[in-house]
Parts: sequence; structure tokens; C-alpha cells
Amino acid sequence: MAWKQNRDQFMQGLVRRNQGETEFHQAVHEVFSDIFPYIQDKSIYRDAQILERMSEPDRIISFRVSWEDDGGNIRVNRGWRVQNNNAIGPYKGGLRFHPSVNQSILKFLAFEQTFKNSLTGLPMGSAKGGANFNPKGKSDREVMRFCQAFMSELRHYIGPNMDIPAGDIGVGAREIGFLYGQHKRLSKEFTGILTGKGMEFGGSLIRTEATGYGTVYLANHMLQSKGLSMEGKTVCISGSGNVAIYAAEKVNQLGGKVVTLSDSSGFIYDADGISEYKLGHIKTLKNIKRARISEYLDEFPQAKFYANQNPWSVPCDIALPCATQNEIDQSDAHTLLTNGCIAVAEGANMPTTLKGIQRFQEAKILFAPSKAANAGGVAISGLEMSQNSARISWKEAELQKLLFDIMEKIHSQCENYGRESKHYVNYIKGANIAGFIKVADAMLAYGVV
Ligand code: NDP
Ligand code: 2IT
Repeated sequence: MAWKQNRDQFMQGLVRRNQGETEFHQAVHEVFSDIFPYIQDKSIYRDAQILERMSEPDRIISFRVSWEDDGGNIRVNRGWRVQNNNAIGPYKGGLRFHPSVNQSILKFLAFEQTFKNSLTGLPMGSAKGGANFNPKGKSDREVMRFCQAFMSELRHYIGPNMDIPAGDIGVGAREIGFLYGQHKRLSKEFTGILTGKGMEFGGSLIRTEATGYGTVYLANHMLQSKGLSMEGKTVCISGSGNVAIYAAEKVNQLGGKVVTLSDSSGFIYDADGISEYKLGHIKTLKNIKRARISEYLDEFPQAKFYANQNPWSVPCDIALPCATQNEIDQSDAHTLLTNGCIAVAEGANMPTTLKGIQRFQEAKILFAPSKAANAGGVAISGLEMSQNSARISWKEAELQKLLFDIMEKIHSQCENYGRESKHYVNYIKGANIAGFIKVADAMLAYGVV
């Protein structure tokens, strides 16, 4: 097939130009494997070199972050902001603080964000940033000093109409507070330069819950399209951070049973289900004590902890990977399918490897890719920006309805562009094409820029 040759040739060039950036290669390969056949008979996109332009970030800013730890030692980290594409709105996307952060990971995240933000229907371009800083084990004051040093440089490149960062792994309410405070101090302005802010200083209701809730809404829409529902389903979730906790909360609310959560040290398995009450305990463990997930067993000793393993060996109907990239490989996918898993919705960004995805697609189970499934978080960020611009705050019920409606619309866009037969929707293809069209058409409108 001609499109496959064109894609392979394109990918060879991309790999040559972006050497060693394997996560970035993976993300581009996943999206463009659907876009190449789609534009095969659409010379308007090919002549404008849209794919070459979309896979080259507008700019990458990288900077030194020097700060002082509690022992008086000078520490040096590297910070980045990848401003990927602002064709349909100001740059928008989270900040990740994790020792694994590098340019490849941030480029893949910023690239994915382009299609995700487009799918929300809101006017948001794409970006991602962060640092190879590990907040784990640091005191609050150390995290504060790091955030202040990071923002002292980042502030030159962001603004409410230019680029609006938010949280991601390692950047939650505490970090956003420190980052916002430093920006306010240096700029002498109180503007919406970040989302995910505290309710006292311009945050939006349900931003904390939005990603996890949205992921479960999308999973539920997929189930409903087959005449099924979350009621009575057994659900395996990975991670125990912001996305995982609120995904678990929504599964409980919809009558499902969550049996696993995890962190980088292993997973807990609670056959009785991690109820709303037990989740309350996990919120305290994670958000206040910043403890490990294994400490769940101190309170609920009937559960089991499996060190250094992911939860995909536990039989489940539905899997919600909500920790990090590439956490479900081919063999995990095989295990999930063998155990009867019928649906996967990606709360994390790109948690399934290309070969893992292939397994799920061959088995034709319900599979929602991250750019569709976790778009609820950035969607509520977009609504936080609107509230800040208008200097108002919307009620919880309004926002809950908006989130639900946005996830429903994303589901129907996936169906529109991804239906391959009466019984099968390729949600990856649907999300990629629907996300692509809006950004590509805006880029065409601007001419050669
Ligand atoms: P948090 O920092 O709140 O939680 C991350 C969780 O994932 C922790 O339990 C962490 O364990 C675990 N984890 C992180 N890295 C690894 C790793 N290398 N191996 C195993 N476990 C790991 O982050 P979020 O919940 O915000 O983010 C989770 C995922 O969701 C990410 O992929 C993020 O990009 C994505 N996402 C987040 C959104 C948001 O609004 N926050 C929006 C859309 C997507 P430990 O504490 O041990 O490191
Ligand atoms: O990956 C993501 O969509 C996020 N981390 C949230 C981005 C945002 O701007 O709210």
C-alpha cells in the first residue's frame, strides 16, 4: 500500500532528525499511521506539508534551574517547555516533575496534546513542560524553592493568551500554588497563567476530579454503545495519583468494583473492592502523608501488596492504566485479554506500547486512546481559563454537565471517524482523524507559517 511506504519513509526522516527520542517516534507513528491513509486522496494537506509541520514543535525552551536544598547544598536541574502548536488557541498543557523527564518524553506529550486539545472542541493549542526534578522525599520548603526557581525562568515564555501550563505527574495542588505565587510576585499581576489553581486564587471546581472522571465517562460510553455498563464490572486501575484516584471514585459511583491501585513500588489487590471509604484513606495517604500505596495494608490488612509488579495479571473486565507511558506492553495486553478484559480506557498518556495496542485491536475489544480518554482534565482547564478571563466562577453542577457533555462529544467524534464496521469502532483512528482535521484546517488557513 502506497500510504505505508510514504509513512515509513516519513518515519525514517523523523527518526533521523530526532535521534534517540523513542517516545516521540512512538507517538508520531501511532497518530500518522491513521493520518497517512486519511490524506492519501487529499492533496491539499500533502501539498502544504502539514505532517512535516505538525511533527516539528513551534519551539523548545530549555533552561537551568538552580536551587538550594535544606542542607544548604546547591542543586541543578534542567527545565523545559515544548510549545508544540498554537493553530487553534494558546499553547496549553501540563508540567511534569519526575527524574525520568527528558526532551523526548516532553515532545511526545506535547505532540499528543495537539490532538487531545482539538478533540475537546475548545480553543487550545498544545504544549508540555517540566523538569528532571524528583519531588519524592523532598521537604515542602525544598519543593517550594525548586518551583520558585523554575518559574523565575518559565515566566518569560508564558501568559494567559500565550501559554498556560497546568499539572501532570509530580505537579499537583502544592506545586501549582508555589508556581503561581512566584509568578504573581515577579510579574505583579494576578492573571490566569496556570490552571489547576486552588479555589481561593482562581481555580475551577472539579478540575482535580476531571481527568479521572472523564476517563470513566468515556469507558462507560464505549460500554453503552454495546448495550453494557459499568455496573457490576471488575476494574483494574494502575497508579494512585490524581488521575487514578478520581477514576476509582467514578467507577464506584457507577456501580463498578475497583480491585487494584499501584505506584512505582508495586500494586495493591483488594478483592473486596476499594470502596469510597477506602479511597478516602488513600487520598490522605497520598495527598497529605505522601506515603507509598503499600501502606494501605496497615489499615486494610485483608488486601495484598505485590512489590515491583504492575496490576495487569489480576483478572478484570475493564483496565484503566492511569500511571505513566508504556506501562502495558504486548505481554500485559495478552494477559489482560486471556483473563477476559473487554475494555481499556487510557487515563495516563500513551500507557500502551504500539505492540500492546496491536493486540487489543486484533482482539477488537473496546479501546479508548489517551488523547480521547483523558481529555476531560485539559477540557476543565480550558473552562478554568474562560472563568478567569470573565472573572467569574461557574457552579459545580454546570461544570459536571459540561464535562459529561464534552466526553460524550469526544466519544461520538471517535465513532464518526473510527467506525470500521457495524460492530467495530477503531477509537484510535477516530480520535486521531477528528483531532487532526481542526488543527490542519487552521494551519491551512494561515498559509505558510
Ligand atoms: P500523579 O503524580 O498524581 O500520579 C502518578 C502516579 O503514577 C503515581 O501513583 C506514581 O507512582 C505512578 N507512576 C509515575 N511514574 C511511574 C513509573 N515510571 N512507574 C510506575 N508508576 C509510576 O500524576 P497524575 O495522576 O496527574 O498523572 C498520571 C498520568 O495521567 C500521566 O501519564 C499523566 O500524563 C496523565 N494525565 C494527567 C492529567 C492530569 O490532569 N493530572 C491529565 C491527563 C493525563 P509514584 O508515586 O511511585 O511515582
Ligand atoms: O496531559 C494532560 O492533558 C494534562 N496533564 C493536563 C493539561 C492541562 O493543561 O490541564
